[in-house]
Parts: sequence; C-alpha cells; structure tokens
Amino acid sequence: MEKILVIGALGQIGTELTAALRLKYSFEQVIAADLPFPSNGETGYIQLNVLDKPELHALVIREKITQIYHLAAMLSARAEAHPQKAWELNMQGLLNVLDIAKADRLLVFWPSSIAVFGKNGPLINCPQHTVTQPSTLYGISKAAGENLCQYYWEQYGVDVRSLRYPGLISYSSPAGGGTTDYAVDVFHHAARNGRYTCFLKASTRLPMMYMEDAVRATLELMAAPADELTVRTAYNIAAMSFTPIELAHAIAAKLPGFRMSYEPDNRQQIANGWPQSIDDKFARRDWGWRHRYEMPEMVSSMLAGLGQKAV
Ligand code: NAD
Ligand code: AKB
Repeated sequence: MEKILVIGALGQIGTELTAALRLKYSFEQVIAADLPFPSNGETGYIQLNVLDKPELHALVIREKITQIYHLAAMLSARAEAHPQKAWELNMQGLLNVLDIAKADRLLVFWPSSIAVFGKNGPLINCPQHTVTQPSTLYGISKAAGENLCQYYWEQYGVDVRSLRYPGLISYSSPAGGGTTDYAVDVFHHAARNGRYTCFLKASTRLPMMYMEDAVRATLELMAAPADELTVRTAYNIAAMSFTPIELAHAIAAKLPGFRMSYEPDNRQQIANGWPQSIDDKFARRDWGWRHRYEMPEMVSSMLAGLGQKAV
C-alpha cells in the first residue's frame, strides 16, 4: 500500500496537492507535514522540519512511507532577502529527502521553477534543454537541485521526478513570497475593493498556470511509467503567458470598474531575468501533458472561487 508524505503541506501548492492526493488515495494514506500547525485549527497535519534529518527519517520508517512530495522551499523574492537561510532550506532540505529516498527506495516529487533560466537563455518559447544561468539565489538553488535529482537517479536509481512550474494561480491559500505573486494577490484585492497596485511593470510577460492544471500535471508525472521519462532534471510545463495589464483587462471584463496601477519594486529585476513563455514539448511527448486553463477560464474560476470563499 502506498503511504505518502507531503512536506510543506500548508503552502500554496501543498494545500491543494494534499487534498488531491487524499482524494486519489485516502486520508490515512497521506501524511501532511509542515513547520507550523494550521492557523485555522484544521486537523490532519503533523509538525516536521525537513532540515531535521533524523526526525524525518524516523517518521519515514515509522509510517512506512513509500513516496515523498517535498514542497518546502523559500521562493524567489523572499530568498533574495534571506539568501543564507534560503540556500540552507532549499538545498539541505532536498539533500535530506534524496538521501532518505536512496536508503529506503522511495519515489520522490520535488518542484523546480522557470527561475532556473536566466538572461542568457531564450526569453520566448524557452526550450527544455538550454542555457541555465539564473541570476537569483532561488534560481541557482533550483538549478543545483535539478542536477542533484538527475545525479541521484543516475548514480543511485532514486526515482525522483520534477516539474519547472511557472507562476501558479490559486485562491485557497496565499502565494508564498515569489515574483509571480501579483497574479494571485490581484484577485483578492479586486474582489475586496476593486483596486490593485502591481509591483511589476504593466508590460512584464511571464508564464503562468492555474493550480488545477499544476496539481494534475504533478499527479500525471508521478503516475507515468519510469522508462518513458527522458528528462531527469525537471520537465518544462506551460499553460498561459500574460502581462499585468492583460490580466487587469481580463478581470475588468468580469468586474467592471476594476483598476490596476503600477509601482515596480525590486521584484521587477527578478522578472526581467525569466522567460516570457515556455516550450513544453518533452512533457507533452513523454507523458501526455495538456493544459486545460487559458486566462479567461482561470479568471472566471478564481473570481467564482473567491466569491464562494467569502460566503
Ligand atoms: P509556500 O511558501 O506557499 O509553501 C512552502 C511551505 O513550506 C510553507 O507552508 C512552509 O511553512 C513550509 N516550510 C518552510 N520551511 C520548512 C521546513 N524547514 N520544514 C518543513 N516545512 C517547511 O510555497 P509554494 O508556493 O507552495 O511552493 C512549493 C514548492 O513549489 C517550492 O519548492 C517552490 O519553489 C515551488 N514552486 C512554486 C511556484 C508557485 O508559483 N507557487 C512556482 C514554481 C515552483
Ligand atoms: C516565484 O515567483 O518565486 C515562484 C516561481 C515561479 O518559482 N512563483
């Protein structure tokens, strides 16, 4: 029987991935772990620090864990403010998981990001295999992490799988300190008071994806036969690419009167180094990836979801 551990389960992705895994398997088969306990008193979570390797290993043995989804990391903007802590969490956390997976033959999911690319790579339709020279601490940790994953697969046969997620958009929990967070924050402000001040320039085009697609991509990659996966660093996946002003127009079409203004801050520099769009043909070929949400469906679903949440 599969027994799954989700680390970082209270974050933006963890909240939704844990729910999807509990639906696919069962509540008891999925252990949701994070540093703090949920602020809303929700049960079904345990406290775990991924940097405490003995504690993590004891949990894996005690619970007979067969798969780990390791989501705990510091995202791009926060990592620039706390580089030392970000490096420790992003690298040591992954190393702990990979070492334990090697010892106990576990299947692992670990997310990478479009942040692995840098200014010297193609900005449009950025291919799977290209220059990765990131200029952020976060991107450097993701590029190193991808290579570690490939190394553990090639040297030790650890079946670790990864996706280069674009900016993810969801309403269930807040975004966690990244550069694409504006595309989540804007919906909360739009629904509350019809105004939003964006921290990126109106014309900043970035790859994005609705959370439902991202969670489905994760489950599909993890269910794919190992011998059909030709990428052991991390797969490019893509859905939509848009600018803040295009998103503002799409929201205003549903919420007449909505206004976005622009006050770019230090996150603009991070965004300038990332690709505007992604070529994901390897994911489409190897395990049949197809996105479902374009911007109009994503905007409708976000506004409907936030409306329901407010009720
Ligand atoms: P998040 O910041 O929302 O969640 C991370 C969770 O990890 C938090 O709940 C935090 O409490 C937990 N955590 C932090 N330190 C921990 C520790 N020492 N031990 C255990 N848990 C700890 O992040 P997210 O947006 O859910 O991202 C999850 C993963 O996906 C990260 O690796 C991130 O780089 C990657 N990713 C996210 C996006 C996105 O748009 N959200 C895009 C690309 C990649
Ligand atoms: C961030 O902005 O840091 C994340 C990411 C794209 O990795 N959303």
